[in-house]
Amino acid sequence: MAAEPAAPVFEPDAETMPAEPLAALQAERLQGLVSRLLAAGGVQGQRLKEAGISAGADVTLADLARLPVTTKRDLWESYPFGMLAVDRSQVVAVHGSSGTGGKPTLVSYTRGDLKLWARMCARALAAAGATSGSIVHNAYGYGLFTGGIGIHQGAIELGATVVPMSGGMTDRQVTLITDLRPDILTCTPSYAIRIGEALAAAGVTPGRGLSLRAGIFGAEPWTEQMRARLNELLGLRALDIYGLSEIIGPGVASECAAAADGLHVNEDHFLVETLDPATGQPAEDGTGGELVFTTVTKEALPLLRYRTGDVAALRRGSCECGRTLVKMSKITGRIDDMLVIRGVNVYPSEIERVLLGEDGLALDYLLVVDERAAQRQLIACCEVRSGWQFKLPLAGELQARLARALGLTVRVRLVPPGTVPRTEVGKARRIVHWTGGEPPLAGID
Ligand code: DLL
Repeated sequence: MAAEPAAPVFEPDAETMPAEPLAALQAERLQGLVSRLLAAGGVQGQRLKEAGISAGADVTLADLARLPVTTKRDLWESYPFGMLAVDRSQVVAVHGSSGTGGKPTLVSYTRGDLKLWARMCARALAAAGATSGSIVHNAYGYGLFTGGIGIHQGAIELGATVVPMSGGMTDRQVTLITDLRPDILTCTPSYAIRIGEALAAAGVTPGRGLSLRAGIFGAEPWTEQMRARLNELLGLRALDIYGLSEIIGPGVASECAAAADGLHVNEDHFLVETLDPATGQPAEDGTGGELVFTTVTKEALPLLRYRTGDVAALRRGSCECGRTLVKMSKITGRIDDMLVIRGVNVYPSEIERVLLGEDGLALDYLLVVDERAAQRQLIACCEVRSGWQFKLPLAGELQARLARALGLTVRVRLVPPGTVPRTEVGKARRIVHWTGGEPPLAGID
């Protein structure tokens, strides 16, 4: 899709700030954060003291890489309110994510944090081309999950009209998209597929009445191949938004419609580093590394050097939209979801890239890690697009393509449309481990 003219920037002073004043602002805010953590006396303050830091004024931006890190384990160990840097009475909301460890990762917000979060989401909406005249169809889940309420507050902050759909009840989503004619769709990329297919089934397609101009899709990984297919399916510009509850929720970083080639990190509030997963040392710009964020202005739950587990690469330089904020690539994987199959390291996103490059396949797929024998095997279960059965190359050809791209033998199983379980609410599950018993999907062996 052709580049769009740059839309107005929501906070131009901050988002287009030259490097030097930005660094000065970051340094001043980092010192403020260190002072607050020391005063709060929690685990982060304690670690700073152990590292020989007794005042905010002791640190410069260049010291950041030497300061102690924080992890999800710290949040779990202090669950639910142990890491607060303010009195509990100042907390006006909690959110969180279900995570993988059973207990949710719970995060707290002051009134000021909510205001900051709304501004960060308004930045993302404006970067996608939304204005006060926009209608935002928000199909992220509402509740403890940060997607729904985060985008909701951002749309209001921008002065747009928000339609608080939440996830699920796809028929109703179709009705309201048809009747209200929103220009912006916000939801997970997997749910965007669902909505797009339901719209098409109802006869509402890009050429015939579909009003959407941009989609702001995040909360789960997706590839450039998925972007191309979403653009086509929904007739919009599909843009990525990234965030995590621990840092604030959606709005940590987002793409602009002008370039759509990486996510501007709101680094005036969230300092970003990438660490080489092997050594824990800073990764070079342009090289993938674990994203680490420091929240320099958050009040209730400020985090110093929070290790996200998400892998991306940073890129500095100017952007055609005018923003000077550093860009991060799409998330290429998580440190902990790297699959090691017969000694080959592979991220699910690398497999998606190959699968979705094939026109005859639908957007839904499931990777089954077959662990029934000592030698793990990977089975890619791919849905065939309806109407394409006869134009498909053989599964064998896809297998060969995967082998060339990844140096790995992946068994490909083609399954009929509708076989892969759909996610209407929450995050798509793209990987299952098959340790024994019934196959996780009918028709595979
Ligand atoms: O998923 C916040 C969010 C909501 C972001 C809506 C974007 C849109 P959590 O539930 O805490 O927060 O999950 C955070 O989701 O560490 C990543 O692994 C993953 N994630 C979030 N956005 C993206 C993205 C929200 N754009 C975890 N691409 C993060 C890839 C993403 N992964």
